[in-house]
Amino acid sequence: MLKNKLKRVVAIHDLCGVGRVSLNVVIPTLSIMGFNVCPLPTALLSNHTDYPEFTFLDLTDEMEKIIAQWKKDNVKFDAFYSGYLGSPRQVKILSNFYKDFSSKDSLVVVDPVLGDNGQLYANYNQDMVIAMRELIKSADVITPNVTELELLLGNKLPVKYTDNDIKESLHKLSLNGPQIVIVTSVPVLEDDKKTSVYAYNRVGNRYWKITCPYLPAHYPGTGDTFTSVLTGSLLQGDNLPIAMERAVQLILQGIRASFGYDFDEKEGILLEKVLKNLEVPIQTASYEMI
Ligand code: PXL
Repeated sequence: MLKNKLKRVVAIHDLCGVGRVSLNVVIPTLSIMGFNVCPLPTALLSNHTDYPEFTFLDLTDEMEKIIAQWKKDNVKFDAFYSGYLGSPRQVKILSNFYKDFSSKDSLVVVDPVLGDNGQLYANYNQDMVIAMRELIKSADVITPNVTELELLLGNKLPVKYTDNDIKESLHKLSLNGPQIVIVTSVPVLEDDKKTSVYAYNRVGNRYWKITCPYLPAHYPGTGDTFTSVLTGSLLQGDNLPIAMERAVQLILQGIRASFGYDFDEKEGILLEKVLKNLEVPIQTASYEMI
């Protein structure tokens, strides 16, 4: 038997016609990193929900059929990565899917997509928050942004939060199940030109932080690209701080490559211009253990 076949990652995200979010970024990113990506689409949209109007086809029923077929065919996956879900019922389906298909050697990454900038995404309500609190129990790695961290915990960070407040929040979420908790886009209070990413790994009981420049633009889908690079890097065998570093650097490169072009930010970063950088080892790292 051929032992060195490519690892297979099932990507549970929506598909948007316009806008570089979800499967539109997950598939190319993980493919260029050398993985076979198998989409399990959660919904089909004309464009993502940050646009004033969009079409939306919920694929919950189809997901059950696809999973049943894969079960019949005895399909195996090395990793599971879920993001934007189309309905709370999909959470139940995914919990069963993970139970049936994952093993002690597989990696389950849940990006608990709920909202951003203090607000739930259009189409979502509190039912999705409650469902997401359940789903993260099945995960090895979760990657909320600050808004999602607060929604999952059910309380806000203090107005003047410290590293210790963030560390406590990460630790609390990890008690629910995930071994690794990463929070992205944390504003640096004393310097509005900077933003941080924090992580906690329960194995080894270590906390990490990377601080990078905050660029004043809002491109949807950067969270999906971040988690795709992080997942690919962990699957390639990198340790947690290096995986975070690679993800942070690619997002920064993507934003810098997009600045200055006259196009609608809603389309997302010009990912196609920077994807190849993932084939080159990173040259510098700025992570700290805190
Ligand atoms: O990147 C998050 C995301 C994914 N999928 C859809 C979205 C969004 C954020 O707006 O609308 C459909």
